[in-house]
Amino acid sequence: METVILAVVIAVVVLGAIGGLVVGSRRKRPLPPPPPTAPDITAPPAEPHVGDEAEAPSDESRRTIEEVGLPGGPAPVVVEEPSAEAPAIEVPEPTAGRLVRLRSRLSRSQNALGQGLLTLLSREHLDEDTWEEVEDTLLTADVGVQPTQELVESLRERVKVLGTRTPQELRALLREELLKLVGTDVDRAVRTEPEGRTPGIVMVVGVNGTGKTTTTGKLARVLVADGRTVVLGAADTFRAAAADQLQTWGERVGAHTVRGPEAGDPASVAFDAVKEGKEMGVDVVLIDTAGRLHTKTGLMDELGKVKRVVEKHAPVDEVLLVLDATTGQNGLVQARVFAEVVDISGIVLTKLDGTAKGGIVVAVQRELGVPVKLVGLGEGADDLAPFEPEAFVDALIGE
Ligand SMILES: Nc1nc2c(ncn2[C@@H]2O[C@H](COP(=O)(O)OP(=O)(O)OP(=O)(O)O)[C@@H](O)[C@H]2O)c(=O)[nH]1
Ligand SMILES: [Mg+2]
Repeated sequence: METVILAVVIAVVVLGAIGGLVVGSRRKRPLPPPPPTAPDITAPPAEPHVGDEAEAPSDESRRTIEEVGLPGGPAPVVVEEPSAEAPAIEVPEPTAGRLVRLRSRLSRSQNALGQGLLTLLSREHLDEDTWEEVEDTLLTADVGVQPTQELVESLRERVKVLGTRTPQELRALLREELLKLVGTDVDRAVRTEPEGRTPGIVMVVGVNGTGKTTTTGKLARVLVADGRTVVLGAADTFRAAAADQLQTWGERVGAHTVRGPEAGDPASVAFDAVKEGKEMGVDVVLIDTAGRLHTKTGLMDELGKVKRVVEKHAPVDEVLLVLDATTGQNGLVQARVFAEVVDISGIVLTKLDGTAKGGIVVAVQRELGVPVKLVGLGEGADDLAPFEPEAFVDALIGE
């Protein structure tokens, strides 16, 4: 009798292990689709086979070995294990109000630009020297020569009219003038919803290390947070690690990444990404490209080709130039060349958290006549914010 019970226990343990009843070691990751198995035409169709349960739908509740009752034993208690089956896909933070949430990251620019200007303007006597200091402050923050002159001229005029100045009045004045420079009547939406077709196509370009891949990944999260579906195209084929980096971002939000062979043709990867995006019926295809120096003609030509090849499918809806805000005026030179080659439609200013030169927002828009659409304010996955002039200026001049 004892041997019979022992045999039953062993049988249950073995079958349980084979059948996938033990879930403790299972990682919280979405499962890849099971490999196709050849149908066994000799067996009657309704008969279950050993191992069949291993392919049970992943949403079926599973039992641990402790919960399996032996014949005649107490009724099994089925414990719900929602966490064991939940996919590891992250839920990105909502995009609304991100700039407000991240405003403290602009503290360097705030101290250097906003507070600097407010302090100068609160002086009792606004003499020539003070105005020169105002000018220097703006120039140091990379606002650019022309915008600086405009702002100083306008401020001088308005301060004169104001007569006595309270801190509140000064703050309001400066806010208005800075907003005028940054521009409040521009459409800053990233264009991902072309009329009458899907997917929307976005290309991300820029020199080495500005934050293109990071931005592409963060943007995928933004889109997913807004309920859109995304395919990523790893058109940086210089290094396998570049495609891995992008794919990791994609996996975190359940977005598929299309990649090609290392050192392969980036244009064909970009083409395939849009093709797969179409076939999968996703909303947006985001194409990450390799960093390239604007001075290397061959590489710039290659970038132009990537865009032209993608446009065999449909026009590219958005070409985002990623600029590292800490490189200051040098970014403007890059911007000009990229704009010539691929017709930039929006700017992403990254690393604004690490610089006192927030004024570059003004300068770069002037230079290109293209709006800043997104700003990077940190290395965290949700540290990319839609650019909102009011929130930005408020952050610069503080409460
Ligand atoms: N502090 C800060 N770091 C950032 C930001 N955006 C990107 N980075 C960092 O910048 C570094 C380069 O980012 P990548 O996205 O790999 O840059 P890339 O342009 O794709 O680089 P290449 O493909 O080599 O040209 C990484 O360490 C990022 O974490 C940002 O907004 N703030
Ligand atoms: Mg990259």
